[in-house]
Amino acid sequence: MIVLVTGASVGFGAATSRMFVAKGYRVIGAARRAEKLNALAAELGENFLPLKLDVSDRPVVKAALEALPKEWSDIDVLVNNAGLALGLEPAHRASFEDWLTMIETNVTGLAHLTHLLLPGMVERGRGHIVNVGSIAGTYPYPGGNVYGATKAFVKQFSLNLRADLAGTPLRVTNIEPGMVGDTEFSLVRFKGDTARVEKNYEHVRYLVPDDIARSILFAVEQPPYVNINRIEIMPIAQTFSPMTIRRDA
Ligand code: NDP
Ligand code: 8X3
Repeated sequence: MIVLVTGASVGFGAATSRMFVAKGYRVIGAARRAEKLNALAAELGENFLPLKLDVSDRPVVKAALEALPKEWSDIDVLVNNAGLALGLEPAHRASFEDWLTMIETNVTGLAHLTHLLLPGMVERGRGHIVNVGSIAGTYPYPGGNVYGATKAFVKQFSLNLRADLAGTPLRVTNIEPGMVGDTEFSLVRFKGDTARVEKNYEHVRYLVPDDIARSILFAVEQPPYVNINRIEIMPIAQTFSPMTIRRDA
């Protein structure tokens, strides 16, 4: 089975690539940083194929998929994991460039890869799209503005794909993690502010990338008649806030 994992250079994508290769799958790992992918290839051997691309660069993505060696081209599982949050400012102070980058990566990039690979999956009569959404797509929080909205897109897109694929054997799953540490997610969100990153994870028993990789593997390894629609997963340490009430008096 061939699995394409986007955002494979670090974080969930690297953990997922390792776990799937260990289970005997062949993994194409895509990301922008070739040196990280090459290091993973050196570690994982011939069942890992590094693929340097930026998911938001549509011509590059199309050409990279078309140029895959024949023995790697029939992708069975697409793990749409590449994504990012930029900033935690309220909407009226956020950078519009950051908003565009999130939309182009988390929404357009994910939709484009899906659009390119889905027809072949339908034609071959097998395939699984695993999207990496977030609890931010369900629960709003201050500063989540466009990031949360991109993940709400991912959730609804996943469910709508299921509706369109009725009558085919294809599967679609949305993985919706809460707080996960040991990745670059917060370093990217806080633009290299390591003190802020450390504070964010201080005294919290957060999830780790292997927890997410295991959830993805769980969804993929179900019997063929089972579709896991969504997996929402949080650390025990994380739960729901009360609604904010603004009191004027
Ligand atoms: P990381 O920042 O550690 O990893 C993100 C990965 O995405 C990297 O491999 C990065 O590689 C890749 N990536 C980012 N932008 C692009 C791009 N334009 N083209 C190709 N690859 C890209 O984050 P996580 O592993 O924590 O997050 C992975 C996914 O999980 C994201 O979609 C994130 O939104 C989601 N998520 C994360 C949570 C968390 O708490 N960590 C919780 C819920 C969801 P490179 O820079 O080499 O291109
Ligand atoms: C990442 C989780 O809560 O920081 O998607 O948005 S959160």
